[in-house]
Amino acid sequence: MNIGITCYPTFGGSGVVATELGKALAGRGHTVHFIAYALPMRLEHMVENVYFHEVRVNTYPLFEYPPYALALASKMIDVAQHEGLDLLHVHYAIPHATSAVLARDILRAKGITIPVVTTLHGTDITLVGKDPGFKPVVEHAIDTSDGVTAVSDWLRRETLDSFDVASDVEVIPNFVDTDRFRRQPKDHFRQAITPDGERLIAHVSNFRKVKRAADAVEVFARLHQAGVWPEGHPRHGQPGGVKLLMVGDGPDRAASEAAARDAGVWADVRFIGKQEPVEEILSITDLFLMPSASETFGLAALEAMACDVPVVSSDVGGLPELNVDGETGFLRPIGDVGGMTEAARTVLTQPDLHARMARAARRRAVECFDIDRIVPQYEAHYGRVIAGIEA
Ligand code: GMT
Repeated sequence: MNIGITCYPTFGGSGVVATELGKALAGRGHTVHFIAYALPMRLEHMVENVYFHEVRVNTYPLFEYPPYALALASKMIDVAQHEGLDLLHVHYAIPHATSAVLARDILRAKGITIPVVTTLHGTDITLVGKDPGFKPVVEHAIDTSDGVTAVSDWLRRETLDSFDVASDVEVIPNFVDTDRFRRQPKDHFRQAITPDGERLIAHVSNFRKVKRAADAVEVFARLHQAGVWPEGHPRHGQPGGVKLLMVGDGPDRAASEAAARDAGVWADVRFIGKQEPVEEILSITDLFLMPSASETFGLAALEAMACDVPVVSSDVGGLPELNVDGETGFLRPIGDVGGMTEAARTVLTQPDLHARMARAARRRAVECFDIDRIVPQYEAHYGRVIAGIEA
């Protein structure tokens, strides 16, 4: 198949999923054309059968808000016509689904048939999509897409509850390449960060408000204050014994840094910004914290699980479909910093439990969310959509 994929190319789960999907589809013999305003961030190396088409928006003094959605639709039309696309697959409804539906309708008037598949990821439904300033347009784009998928069962239900749409929404969960995301020996790196054998916690996010990054700092500060040095260690009973890596960047980074300074734990927290490859960081991590206020799936947690890292997360959205409470980690209510601290302490101070959860996390990633299980589900979805519009 010849597939056009549009996504947000910068850091963020939907862009990661779209890019990894495109690369995997290319590896399975399809041709993939990415259409976006910048090169998707995980498309760092040249991949056979993958092309990139940059969307440029003309600036004009009249445009206080450059009309990206229209420039994107025009580029989709251009690529569909000249590259002979079979299908357009857009990730994140706003504005991608609307641009794709517009492009499809314009192409239809020219006698070209090209179906649109929209994958819903998260705030395109839960937050931004429900905003009255967007809702009717999002509703229309979902309803008139030829195929709609959601990354968790929770998101599917949320979409059908919140929007007046007749379309079927198929759940195709997010995935991870468990060959790439696996625990690698990185002892020298680990030694540099935790020279005294401290336990290492990681939080990876785009530091938007919804991620509650300051809660991760607060959980860490409470653990640090009480101390998690193991029995028999000369510092057992003293504060410390744990370090925190804050990975990523975004609007709440400065506030999270301030929280670490205010809590007096700055020396044991490293804010390392956006990083690739993240699997190297996860390979030295003992525990992953995801205290989000909303999370339709939690791709960053899945990547950690694939690297043998148990997860303490909030009990919200699609996270229970990924992180099994008491098995791969723990789930606690949003904002329950005390509960998350206790859960983290339990995992970090009981080596047998930690090892069991680490194994269970990896197993769940491999058995339920491996790339080779999930990508064929997209291929099958494309096949049904194409057959549906040809019928
Ligand atoms: O909704 C967002 O915040 C944007 C989106 C993204 O592009 O980062 O994140 C969502 O999609 C990811 C990939 O499907 C999911 O793993 C995240 O859980 C989801 N984020 C939220 O729901 C907050």
